[in-house]
Amino acid sequence: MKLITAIVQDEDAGKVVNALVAKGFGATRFQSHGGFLRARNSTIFAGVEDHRLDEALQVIRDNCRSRTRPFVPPPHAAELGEVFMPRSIDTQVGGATVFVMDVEHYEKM
Ligand code: 2BA
Repeated sequence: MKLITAIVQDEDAGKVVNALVAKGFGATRFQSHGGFLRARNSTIFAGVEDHRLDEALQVIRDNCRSRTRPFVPPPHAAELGEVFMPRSIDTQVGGATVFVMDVEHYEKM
């Protein structure tokens, strides 16, 4: 068995979970925040049988898309005390960031 951890944008998370569940996968969604943009995103856990891993990854691929988000860099120390003119930079986010781990033990009690 494998554990998929997929970090997806909030806008896509409902679609991903619904599509996984519709195909008979178990899934859990958490609210999370990215370390860089500090924006809300969603983390989805899905435990899948080895032979269905590719199918589950395809469901995630099919339901996530990449978007640009504005990022306003924090002021440099030299700018502190001066007038800070925030400049926004477009940052590409997603589709999904996916980790796949081997599951040593799985049990429902
Ligand atoms: P954030 O950390 O908020 O990052 C959002 C986007 O900002 C990233 O999109 C990337 O395009 C950019 N970015 C991140 N760190 C950067 C840096 N040091 N310099 C310049 N640009 C940077 P994605 O790569 O698609 O990541 C989307 C979200 O997935 C991340 O949100 C984070 O929550 C998660 N993530 C990405 N890589 C990860 C990793 N190696 N481990 C854990 N979580 C990760």
